[in-house]
Amino acid sequence: MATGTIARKSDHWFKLVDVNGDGRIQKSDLQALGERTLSHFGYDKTSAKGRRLVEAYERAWVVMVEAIDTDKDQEISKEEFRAYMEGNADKQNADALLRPITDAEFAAADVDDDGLLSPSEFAELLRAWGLSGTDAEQGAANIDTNRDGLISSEEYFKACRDFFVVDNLDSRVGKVFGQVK
Ligand SMILES: [Ca+2]
Ligand SMILES: [Ca+2]
Ligand SMILES: [Ca+2]
Repeated sequence: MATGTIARKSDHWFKLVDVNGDGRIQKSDLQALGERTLSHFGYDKTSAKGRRLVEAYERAWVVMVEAIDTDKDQEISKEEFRAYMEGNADKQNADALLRPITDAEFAAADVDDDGLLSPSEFAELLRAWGLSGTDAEQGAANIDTNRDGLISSEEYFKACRDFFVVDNLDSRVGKVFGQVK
């Protein structure tokens, strides 16, 4: 059976989020993701941006267990994640899950606090997500659709959401987080 586009994107994302690489997403994976961004940009966990990011991931974990962890073992398996993404019935839920994270990650990457990221600042954020330099630069180029050289938090959030809901690997959003295999 051919693996569908959403399933492939879902597996690609899963691998980025499963920081300890044990094939399941735990609360500690989300904590590690947040900490990686903070150390990448040089913030302390107790700073305003640090606390915001830590809290965003804590809230996201609660939403994830509620919405995705069907067997309630406090771990999200690849199958549970795929089922959620393929069902994708509750778009509001996806928004509730993603928005706090993308906003807090964006704020951490917005070093000069002007509310916008340049493609090179955005590429740094993608590197913090664990992407290679080339993938990060390609992702940044793909997200800046009007080529005005600036990325807003709204554009970042929409790219993340579209990554899951747009059923097309050739679209630019399919490349924001590196080439999906
Ligand atoms: Ca894990
Ligand atoms: Ca589970
Ligand atoms: Ca900025």
